[in-house]
Amino acid sequence: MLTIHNPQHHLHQGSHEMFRGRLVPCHETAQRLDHVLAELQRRGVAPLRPPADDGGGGALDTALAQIHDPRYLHFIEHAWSEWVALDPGNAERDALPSVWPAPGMRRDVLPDNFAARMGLFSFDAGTPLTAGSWLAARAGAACAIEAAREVSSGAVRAAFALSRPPGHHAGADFFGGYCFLNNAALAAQALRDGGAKRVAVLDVDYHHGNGTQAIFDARSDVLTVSIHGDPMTEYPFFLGHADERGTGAGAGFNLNLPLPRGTDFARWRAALHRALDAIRTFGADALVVALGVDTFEGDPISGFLLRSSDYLQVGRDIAGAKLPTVFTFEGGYAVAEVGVNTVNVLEGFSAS
Ligand code: SP5
Ligand code: ZN
Repeated sequence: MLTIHNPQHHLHQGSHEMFRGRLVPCHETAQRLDHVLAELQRRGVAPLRPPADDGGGGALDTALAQIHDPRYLHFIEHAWSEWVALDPGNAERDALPSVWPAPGMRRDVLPDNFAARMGLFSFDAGTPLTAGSWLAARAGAACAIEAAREVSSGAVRAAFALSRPPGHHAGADFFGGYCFLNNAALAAQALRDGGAKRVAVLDVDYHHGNGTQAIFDARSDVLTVSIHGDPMTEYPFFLGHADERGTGAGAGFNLNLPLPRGTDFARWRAALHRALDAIRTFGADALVVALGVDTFEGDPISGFLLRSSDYLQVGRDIAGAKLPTVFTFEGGYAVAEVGVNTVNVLEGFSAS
C-alpha cells in the first residue's frame, strides 16, 4: 500500500501530560511512528515516501482553512514563540492549558492573555504544545491530503498517511487528545474536492472521534461513524453517545457505536459490521479510516481486548466495502506492538 509518512514528526515531542493531579510522561511518543515505519520496511510494504509537496506554495494552507478556523490556525502557528516570549525559560517547558471557558462565558472575544487563548482553543490538559508541534502537525496534514489526492486521482486504490501527532480529537478550532490538525477530516475534504460525492469516515480508534464528528456534524455529504469506548466512562467523555445522529442538514449522517470497557474482538467486530452496513446504505464513494490501534488488549490507556492477529481480519472486513480508501494513523500506545498491529490492518486490507 502506498504510505506517505511524515518526516517531521519528531519535531513534536511532548514530555508530560496532566493525569490525576500529576504530570506523567506522554503516551503519544515519536517511537510509536518509528515502530510502524520499521514494521512496514521489515515486511516490504511499498511504496513508502514523504509527501512530495512541502506546502510552500500555499495550497496546503488553503486546504487547512477548509477544515480549521483561521483564528485557531494563526494561534497554533505562533503559540510556541508567544510562549517563549513570556519567559525565555519556557523554551525548556512544554505549554499546557489550565483554564477554559465554561458554558455561559465568552468565546467570541479573543483574549490578549496567552493562557486564556490556550484554553479557548483546547479541551484538555493532556496535549502539550512544543517547539515543533506546528511544523510536525502541518507536515502530517500534508501527508493526509496527499494520500487522499493519490486515491482521488485513481493512481492507487488505497493509501496510508503515517503521521503524528494524531488528528481525530482536533476540531475546527480546538486541540486536545494529543491532536492539533484533523488529518482524517482533511483527507475526507480532499476526497470530496477530488470528485467523491459522498465520503464516509470510519473511526476505529479506542476513543470517540469527537473532532471529526463536530467538523462534519451539520453536513450530509460526509458520514461519520465511530466505534469506541463508551463516553460514560471513557475519554473524551463529553461526546460519542449513540443518540448523536448529526444536526440540521447533517441529521442522520453520524453514527456512534459505543462499547463497554472489556469488549472483545467478537463483539467489536459485530459493531464494525454495523458500521460498514451504514456506510453501504449511505452510498459512499470513498472512505477514510481513522486507524487507531489502542483497541489492543495490551494498550496502557484503553480497555478493549483485540489481539494482534485480529487486526488482519479488521483489514479484510474494511476491504469488503470495496471503496477507495485513505487510512490515517491515530492512537495506539502499546509501543512494542503498535507496528505489527497497524501493519496487520493494512496487510489484511491489501490481501483482500
Ligand atoms: C489519539 C488518541 O488516542 N488520543 C487519546 C487521548 C487520551 N487522553 C487521556 C488519556 C488519559 C489516560 N492516562 C492514563 C495514565 C496511566 N498511567
Ligand atoms: Zn485513541
